[in-house]
Amino acid sequence: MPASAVIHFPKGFLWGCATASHQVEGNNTNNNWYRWEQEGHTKHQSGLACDWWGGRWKEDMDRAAETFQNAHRFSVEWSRIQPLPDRWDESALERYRAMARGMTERGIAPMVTLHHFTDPLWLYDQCGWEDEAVVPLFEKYTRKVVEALKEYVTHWVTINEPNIYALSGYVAGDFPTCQASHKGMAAALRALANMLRGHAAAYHAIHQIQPEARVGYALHYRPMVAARPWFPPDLLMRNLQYSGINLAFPSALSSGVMKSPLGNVKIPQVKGLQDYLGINYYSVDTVKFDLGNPRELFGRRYFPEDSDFSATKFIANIPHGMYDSLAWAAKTYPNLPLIITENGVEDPADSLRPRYLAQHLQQVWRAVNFNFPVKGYYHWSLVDNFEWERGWTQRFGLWGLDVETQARLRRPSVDLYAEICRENGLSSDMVAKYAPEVSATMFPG
Ligand code: IFM
Repeated sequence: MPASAVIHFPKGFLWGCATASHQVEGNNTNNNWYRWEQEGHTKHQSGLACDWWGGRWKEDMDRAAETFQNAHRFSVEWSRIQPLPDRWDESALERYRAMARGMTERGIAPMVTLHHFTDPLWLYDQCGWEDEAVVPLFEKYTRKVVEALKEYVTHWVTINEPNIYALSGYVAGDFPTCQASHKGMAAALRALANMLRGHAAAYHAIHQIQPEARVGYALHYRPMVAARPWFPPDLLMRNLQYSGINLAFPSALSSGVMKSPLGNVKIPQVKGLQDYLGINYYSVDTVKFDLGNPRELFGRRYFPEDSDFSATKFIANIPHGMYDSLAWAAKTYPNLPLIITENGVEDPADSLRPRYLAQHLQQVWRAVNFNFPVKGYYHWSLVDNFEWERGWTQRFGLWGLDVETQARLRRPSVDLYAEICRENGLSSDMVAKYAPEVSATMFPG
């Protein structure tokens, strides 16, 4: 019998899961998503979510610690911390302190996201990120959070997936934006520009309070290929979509100019302000010219019919995209530490997740072997949680959740991920045990 092959990750690698306040806390009634749910724009309502605000974060952190995770990325909820423009809720901050402390006590290094899609209602009602007035407000809120959590937290994510926030809100209409009239690319770019300004302000504020902080943001990066590479309109659409979706934020960080298909915006103050890049990678899009889709500048993104699909076809399992994303990042920002701040798949039956996980981690390892400075991996997610406009229809958790009873269900992927975290590596034995269907392709020897 051949000996087990093991792929090792660098010493000190961060292994954890990622979550976000509105998706796990429950009873989050003072933000724009709550109102959006009440207005009937989502498949279901978040309700109690995973009841973290009620204290169930403790049992979930026990699960994470018992399965050898050494890091966790979670977000704090602006609307709880600053329920009104002139009111700070110290008890909410104290609860977040308890969470961060609880993680630390369990040997889990907390990473905190300051903005993960939700805005306080008072901010939303004054047009949120569309108006530059948000920048000093975000800075103030950031200062408050960092002062409260600095004892436990050094890794900060200012803003999660600014590109998805802008696209899903202003272009697709799936996320709440301030008024129906404020839709379209121009509004999306205004919001993005203000997020860049907010990131810059927060970056300086955090470093002022905590010089040793590591500050970045989480980019949802989607590699893209043209449906028919020989057909110039497809190529053109691929390039337009690729630059519009992927590059606006990163271009501003490298050059001080936010580049977009609709024009450039100078934001010189943001140039170079990141201590690492957070990458959320899920899948690769195929792009086609489509006259029927003017809203997205006549491009259509889809997955080929023969893809290895997730349960609702929201994600196609395309592992090499993980390597491609890291290679792009390493080339764009030489020597900048890279952290995979999200990667995962919706899969209630856990029939795809084990191979998705193993195959993606093999691609992370490929990147490590090219000496790309990858420092950690956060799986999305620890436990099934509220999946925005798609409600409870998509199950991303290592642990399942019974929304009615709050019971957790241990999926087989829990054990695979636990072995990976414990060994700081992935072996052919693990793959043979949990994802035998890809053993021969992953470890052909
Ligand atoms: O659940 C989301 C998360 O909030 C942001 N990144 C993608 C995840 C899965 O869709």
